[in-house]
Amino acid sequence: MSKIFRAAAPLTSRIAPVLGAVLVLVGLIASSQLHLAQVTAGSTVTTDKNDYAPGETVAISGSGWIPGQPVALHIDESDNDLPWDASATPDAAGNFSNSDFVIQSHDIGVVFTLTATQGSVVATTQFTDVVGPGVALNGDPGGFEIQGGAVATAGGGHTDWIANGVGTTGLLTNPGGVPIDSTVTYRRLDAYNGTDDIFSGSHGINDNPNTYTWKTASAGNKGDLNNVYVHISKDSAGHRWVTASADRLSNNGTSFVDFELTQADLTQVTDVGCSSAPCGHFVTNPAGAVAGDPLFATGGRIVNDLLVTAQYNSGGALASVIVYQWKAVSGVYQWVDITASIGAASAFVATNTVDGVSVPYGAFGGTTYSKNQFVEMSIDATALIQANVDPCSGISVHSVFVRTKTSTSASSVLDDFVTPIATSFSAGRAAGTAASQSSARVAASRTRSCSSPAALASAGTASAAPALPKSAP
Ligand SMILES: [Ca+2]
Ligand SMILES: [Ca+2]
Ligand SMILES: [Ca+2]
Repeated sequence: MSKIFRAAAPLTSRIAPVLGAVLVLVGLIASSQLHLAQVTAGSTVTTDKNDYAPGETVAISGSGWIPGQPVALHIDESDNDLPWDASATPDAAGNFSNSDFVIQSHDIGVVFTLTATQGSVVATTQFTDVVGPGVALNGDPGGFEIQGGAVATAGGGHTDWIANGVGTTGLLTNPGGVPIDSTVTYRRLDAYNGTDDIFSGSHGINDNPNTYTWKTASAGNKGDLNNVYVHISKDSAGHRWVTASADRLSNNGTSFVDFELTQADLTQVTDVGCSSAPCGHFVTNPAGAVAGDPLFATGGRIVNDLLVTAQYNSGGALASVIVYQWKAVSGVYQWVDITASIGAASAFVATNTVDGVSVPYGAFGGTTYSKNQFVEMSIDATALIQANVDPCSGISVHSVFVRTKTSTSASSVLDDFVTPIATSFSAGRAAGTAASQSSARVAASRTRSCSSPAALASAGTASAAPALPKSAP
């Protein structure tokens, strides 16, 4: 059966997921032991691929199970969609197979955790839909390796944050962690476990960024950032890619790190008179703080800003990603989930699923990461714009704002942040100059395929931004 059928599951299968979730939690917490258990018991569950596209069937197979006794199959999804439950009976050789689970288009960006249970024997595996670990062909030599580590795989021939011998390319010095080309690679070091700049008060992602305030205090451990890196590149097709990494002090629990790409310049300002100094607020340029400011009517952001949220969990689990676009819904400007529009090989995300992953430039006072302490992602921003804005339009990004929060709920409170990173690059057909933006508008008015009201509106909004300054990388 497909997942759509599963969504109408009877009450009994809504109770089963609770038990299943507990099993998965146990499984995730004891993930490293599980591998041992799998070996010891010889019971395994696997899928025919690690990553699937919507419409594909997941071929599940198991081996090493007691013949004739049912094995419960349970799949949890990182987007909290209803779990899926089924059962398979091992043959005389202890093998089973199941091909009832079909990936849906709304599952793009989701991580699936499959648990097989027979009595006290539990085996787990994970797979993804479109967005997972891989090599992002972002224009860097050999592509950027999104494998959940800061150091390139020896002999892999790829780019990573840190090189690793012949054929690999690093964007940072080793061990200093300093960007080798500061025009396309940016670094922010953030204080941790104490005198840190964090959000003050209760700010949500949809709030006007001109209302955000900050103070000096300790961030929540699982949302406490230390290293943030952002890298801009262009692939052979001229698409602009954004590659970024972040980390966290504690790997206990699920964390969410936002990489917000803002078309307005976003600046952290220090004030006097606020509590827990140093403290202050944030401002955008163009201004958006009060009625009459250019950005006030659109909630302090420019329409079509992008937000990429990486979710990383605990216990050796894969990371997932959610992508949002800033737009009006019933007249209210907010982040709208556009993850389902991500195309194949257009986005990658990974966390480190094992302990002891090397971080030569240092993190939280050490030189290794515990599992699920580091996350990196790479995304084709041009493809996102083309899919969601208009083939004739685009955006010009001026700041990258990296911060953490405790959930994907719109009411989730923002926690730690690093000082917004000033940059300048365009994605989509928004060119790096006001002149070419206006020619995009002219084209929009002349070409039927580009003449939708949305296209004109977005092009007009883009032109409201100040003309673009620094040289685009
Ligand atoms: Ca990497
Ligand atoms: Ca901070
Ligand atoms: Ca921090």
